[in-house]
Amino acid sequence: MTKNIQAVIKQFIIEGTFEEAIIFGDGLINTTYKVKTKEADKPNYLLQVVNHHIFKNVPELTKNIKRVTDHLRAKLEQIPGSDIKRQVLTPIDTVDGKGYVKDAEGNYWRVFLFIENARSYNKLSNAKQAYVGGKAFGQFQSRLADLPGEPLYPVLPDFHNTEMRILNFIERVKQNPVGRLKEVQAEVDFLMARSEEYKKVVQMGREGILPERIVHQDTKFNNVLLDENDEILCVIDLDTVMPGFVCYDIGDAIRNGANTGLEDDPNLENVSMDIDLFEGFIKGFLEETKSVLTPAEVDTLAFGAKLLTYEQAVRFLDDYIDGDNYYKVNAPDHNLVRTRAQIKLLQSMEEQFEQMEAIVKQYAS
Ligand code: ADP
Ligand code: GN1
Ligand code: MG
Repeated sequence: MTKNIQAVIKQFIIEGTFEEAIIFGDGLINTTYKVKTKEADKPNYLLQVVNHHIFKNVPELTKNIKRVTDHLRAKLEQIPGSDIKRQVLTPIDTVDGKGYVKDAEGNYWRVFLFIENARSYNKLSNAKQAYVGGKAFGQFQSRLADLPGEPLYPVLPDFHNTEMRILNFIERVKQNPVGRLKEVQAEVDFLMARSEEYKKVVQMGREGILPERIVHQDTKFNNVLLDENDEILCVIDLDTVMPGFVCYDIGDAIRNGANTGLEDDPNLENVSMDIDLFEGFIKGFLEETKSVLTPAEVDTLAFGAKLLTYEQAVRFLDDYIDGDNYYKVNAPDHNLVRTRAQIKLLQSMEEQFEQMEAIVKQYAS
């Protein structure tokens, strides 16, 4: 593998001499390496194999990321004291100018500057981190609001189209391709009982009640890098940045970050929504966005947390029933464990929904 990696790296315009590549991070989709260079005064790099079974058009994806990072960099250049190489991802170009390398096996590779001394947490430990996370994604969205040119390429069309996800799920249940349905009937019933409720946001979009904006769409807390003092450094993992609705970002950030347990916690007693972390996310996010959000958008923010949790449960269960073709799994029942944890989290949000709405109202006014 190292030989292959060295051959790939040579095709990027990097400084310094390749020393080693170490597998890095906890992403469920791409494969990531930290590439160290020998010289202390040369940068290190982050090398990724893009999952092209999911991201089918890597050339367009590469262009999206370049446009987004160029725009964010231009914004930072206007802010005195910005640390440009650490506050925005820097994609490294290839010798042929394409920005990615396709190897003989059909894998797509890309490289970014490695952001040094950054913290990336899978789990939050306090409400300040939630506030910083909410602020980071709010700021990301507001800085991209004036991205010039044509709309970003829809790399994953209908990514958060819950209505479509439900229809696909119903089809998957019908097909039962690997015979796992009998073990999960209770989970299927739980999700199907709520299917009408969670089509609402897509329907509001279709009716023109909600505007589309450029949003991140994969706002796990480990997709924001923090600095030594737990302040915002950089929003990363830009593959899914596309037009979508505001509630997707804050909703997914809360789904992932305000959970008292893990996304794949086998012990459901650990799993619930921490209302203080919820408040932190909402406070930070609204500080950055409330001046532009419409009342209809504000109305969807608390709902968005439930929506994205519901949708994630559908996605994990769909993958389980399908025989684990989408998410990386560490055990045959991993996707089922994840589904159950998302369902437990959703129940906890349902119980606290009135309070969640009151918090949104408080910070939106
Ligand atoms: P995935 O799509 O698989 O989640 P990410 O782009 O989020 O991949 O990268 C995986 C992890 O690698 C991140 O959670 C973060 O910890 C780390 N990471 C990503 N990009 C950088 C970077 N440029 N510098 C330092 N660390 C990074
Ligand atoms: C994936 O790539 P990563 O690990 O940040 C997924 C998200 C899910 C998340 C669940 C492109 O995110 O949508 O919410 O796993 N990304 C894609 O952990 O499907
Ligand atoms: Mg990630």
